Amino acid sequence: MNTLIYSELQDSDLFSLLLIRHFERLLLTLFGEGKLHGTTHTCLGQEYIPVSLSTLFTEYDFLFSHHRGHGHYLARFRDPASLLAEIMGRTGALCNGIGGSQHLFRDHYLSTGVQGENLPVAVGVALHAKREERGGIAVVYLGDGTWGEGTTYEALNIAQLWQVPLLVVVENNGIAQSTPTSIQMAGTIEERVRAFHIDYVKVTSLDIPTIRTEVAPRIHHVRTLCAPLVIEFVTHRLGPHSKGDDTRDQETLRAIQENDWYGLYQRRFPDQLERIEQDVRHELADVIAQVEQRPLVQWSCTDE
Ligand SMILES: Cc1ncc(C[n+]2csc(CCOP(=O)(O)OP(=O)(O)O)c2C)c(N)n1
Repeated sequence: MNTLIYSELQDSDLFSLLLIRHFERLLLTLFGEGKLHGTTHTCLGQEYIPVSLSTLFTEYDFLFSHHRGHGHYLARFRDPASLLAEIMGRTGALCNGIGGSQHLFRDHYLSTGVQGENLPVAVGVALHAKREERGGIAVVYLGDGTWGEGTTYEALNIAQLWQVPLLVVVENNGIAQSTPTSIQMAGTIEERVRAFHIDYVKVTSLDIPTIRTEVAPRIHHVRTLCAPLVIEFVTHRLGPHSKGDDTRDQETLRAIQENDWYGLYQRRFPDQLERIEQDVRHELADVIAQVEQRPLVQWSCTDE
C-alpha cells in the first residue's frame, strides 16, 4: 500500500482525527499546568488507526483498549467531556474518576493498563458473540511490546482453535516504553501470527479511505466466517511513552514528525483542515471550560 496521504477525507473523519490530536495535546498542557494527576499516555501520531476502523464496527462489536487508548475511545464515542472528566476526577466522569486515563468501561468498550490482560478476555467475548449470532466481533488493540506477554499466545491459540470472531489490531510503533522493538522481538509479528494459521494483514498506509478499502473485506470475514484476524499497523508515536520519557534521538523524531499524517494532510488540504480544526478547538474549549469548574467526584472504598 502507498504510504502517502492523497484522499480528501469526509469532514466527520477529519473531525475525529483532529479531536483526538487536540484532546491529547490538551492533556499534556493540563499536566504541565499541574491540573492532572497520575499518568497518561498519548496516541499522538496514531490517531488515524481507530478513526479508519471506527466506521467498520457495529454496536454489537466489543472493543478492548490499552494504556494508550484515548483515541480508541474518542473514535468510538466522540465524547471528550466524559473522558476528560474521568481523567480529571470531576463530576460527570465516565467511571466516577476511579479508572482514570487507562481503565475505562462503557457499552461494549473496556480498556486496561495491564499489558496482555485483554486478549484472553476478548477471546471469551468473541466466543459469546459467536454463540449470540448477531454478527458481533471482539476487537483488541495491542502494542508491539505486548507480544512479549505469554497470554497473547495462549489467546491466539484458542481463538484459532475455536474459530471465534476476534480482530487483533496491532499498533506497531516500533518501541515499547523505551525499548526499541528491534532489540526485544525475535522474528516478526506476522510470522508469529501465521504460526497459528491465523489470517494476517499489514497496513503501512496513512490514507484512511485506502486503509478501509484494504481491511473492510477482511473484517467482514471475521464477522461472517467467525475466524480470527490480525491487522498490523506500522505506525509511529510522535510523543514520549508517557510525558517526559522519550529516549529516541533527534534524527528519529524528525523523521517521524515529517511523516506525521497531520502535516501531510495540511499540505494537501489546508482549507478543510483549518475549517475543521476551528470546530474542534471550539468544542474542546467548551469542554475544558465546563469540566474544570465541576466539583471533584466524591467516593470511598465502601461505595457500591
Ligand atoms: C503486565 C505489564 N507489564 C508492564 C507494564 C508497564 N508498561 C506500560 S506500557 C508498556 C510498554 C507498552 O508497549 P507497547 O505494547 O508496544 O505499547 P505502546 O506503549 O508502544 O503503545 C509497559 C512495559 C504494564 N502496563 N503491564
